[in-house]
Amino acid sequence: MTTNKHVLTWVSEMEAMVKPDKVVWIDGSEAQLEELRREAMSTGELEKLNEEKLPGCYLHRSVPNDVARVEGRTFICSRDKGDAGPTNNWMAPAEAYEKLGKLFDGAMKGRTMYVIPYIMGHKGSPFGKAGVELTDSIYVVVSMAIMTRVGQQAWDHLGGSNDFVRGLHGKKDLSEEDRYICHFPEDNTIWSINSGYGGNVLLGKKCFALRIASYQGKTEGWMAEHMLILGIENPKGETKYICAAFPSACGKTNLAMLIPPEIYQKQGYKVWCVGDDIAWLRIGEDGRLWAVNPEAGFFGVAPGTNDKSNPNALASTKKNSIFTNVVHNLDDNTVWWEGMDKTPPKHAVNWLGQPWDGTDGTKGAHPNSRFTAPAKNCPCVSPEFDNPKGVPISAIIFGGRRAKTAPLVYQSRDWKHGVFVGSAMASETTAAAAGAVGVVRRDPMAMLPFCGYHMGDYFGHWLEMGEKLGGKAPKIFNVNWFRLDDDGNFIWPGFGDNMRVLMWVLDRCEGKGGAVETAIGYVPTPGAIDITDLDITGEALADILSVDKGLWAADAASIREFYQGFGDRLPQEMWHQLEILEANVK
Ligand code: OXD
Ligand code: MN
Repeated sequence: MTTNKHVLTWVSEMEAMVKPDKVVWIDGSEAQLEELRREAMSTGELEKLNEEKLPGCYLHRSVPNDVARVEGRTFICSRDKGDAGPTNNWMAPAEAYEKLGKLFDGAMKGRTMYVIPYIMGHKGSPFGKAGVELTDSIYVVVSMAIMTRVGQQAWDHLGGSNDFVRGLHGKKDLSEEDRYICHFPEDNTIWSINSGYGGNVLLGKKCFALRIASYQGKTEGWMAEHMLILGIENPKGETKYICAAFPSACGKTNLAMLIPPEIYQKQGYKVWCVGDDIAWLRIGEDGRLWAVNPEAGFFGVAPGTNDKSNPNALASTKKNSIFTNVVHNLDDNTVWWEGMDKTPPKHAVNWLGQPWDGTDGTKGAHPNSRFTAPAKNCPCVSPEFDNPKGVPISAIIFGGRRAKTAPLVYQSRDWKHGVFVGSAMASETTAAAAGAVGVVRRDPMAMLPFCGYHMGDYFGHWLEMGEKLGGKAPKIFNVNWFRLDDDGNFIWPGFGDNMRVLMWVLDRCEGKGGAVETAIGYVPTPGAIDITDLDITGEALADILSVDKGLWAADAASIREFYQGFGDRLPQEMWHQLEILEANVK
């Protein structure tokens, strides 16, 4: 498979530590994957679903204590503690290798160790980066084969180079106390033990493509961001691309696969999805910012996905997908989750594997149950999805869930101000989560749990990228689909109608689109956002575009407090931007 001596040496070192009975090298072929699926079916790790209704689809359950990313057990193991920064857990590399080394010692006895070569990005592309994941989980192998480009192409991409991310994953005994997800950015290494949940164990995704890659990007002059990428094609066939970063539960996957409202469909507009979660961005030969989605699949939250909220996501799951922790409908051997439709199946098994018929008031699917689906299945997947050059980005959008403070949309004055807007990104907690309602949580650029180094330096890197891009930098915007009226109802319809806002964004990128300058940036003039066919009055639109200086003064005070946590590694420019806001809202 490979003669790369760096790979061979590392694999044998890891093998000596974890002591598997057998080592299997994954070649990415359908025949090998099919053999593994059959083996996983024989042990119950995977259950085959209805071949007519869901061809090539499988059901998987994780153990009940292992259903989400574990931020408290996730560490950045940089040599210098200061380099992990105040937003990450830190462990000294020597301590982490020793601690996890003991846990990994003999952890694969009686098991098979699979060697998965994969590329984040495309073969031969400057964006493409190789990784190798060692794992004792067939679920991980078959999921990585959906989420990344696996097999010989990865060895070909890597050649004899030492530039690959070394990922080691072991299920061990799934003990919660000894669960660790450790990243060693300076060693290109990730060790994950005692979990089987996707976000902790599909090491190409959050661990590599965000935490390790953000560090690589800082060192090598590019960016790894928690962003969707979408294209809007106009009736003349020209497509403009937008990246957007939102904290979780703010509709990133929905926006990435948006269905245009009828007024735009009739004119011939189309929306294309390049990616729903991660963007790698580089400055191209033309001096513009270009993006690729390094992934090959979607790892989406199932509950709430239906043929109204996101028909494209639903369609993506109809073949060759894996469902985790959803309801198993025994009547026709398919799957169900809350929010798919109003009628739970009568004869079913819940995510815990227990008989369930939807009548006892409990949820059948875990709220973080997932689908792992090939991006190629998506009806609106971009024709540029496989283009190794990526797509040129016109606009970057930040956003969050704010009941009153942030208007529906505003444009930053320039790149530096845009970096400030992204750094102050926030969401208010809703009644859906445990704890107080309305508490503001800052999540800069939606990277809080994913930045692999000091966040103050990360803002500095954003500022440097802006310097390099100069006049060719994308314009930066902020959106808030979630403004509430005095009765607590959403004012903006959201979903496909968010395209109306994206159209203003693109207009602004072309020097068009009416706007007024306010204390926080440029806000659309009334009439600049098309509300044809919408059940919303001009007054209501004006209301959600309004900027209340009192609320912003309170927000500025909370940003000041947040910034203090970054100490002297917060670039002076960020304080300067905050002072401008403070002066503007006085
Ligand atoms: C995800 C996340 O799973 O952001 O994409 O948590
Ligand atoms: Mn994400």
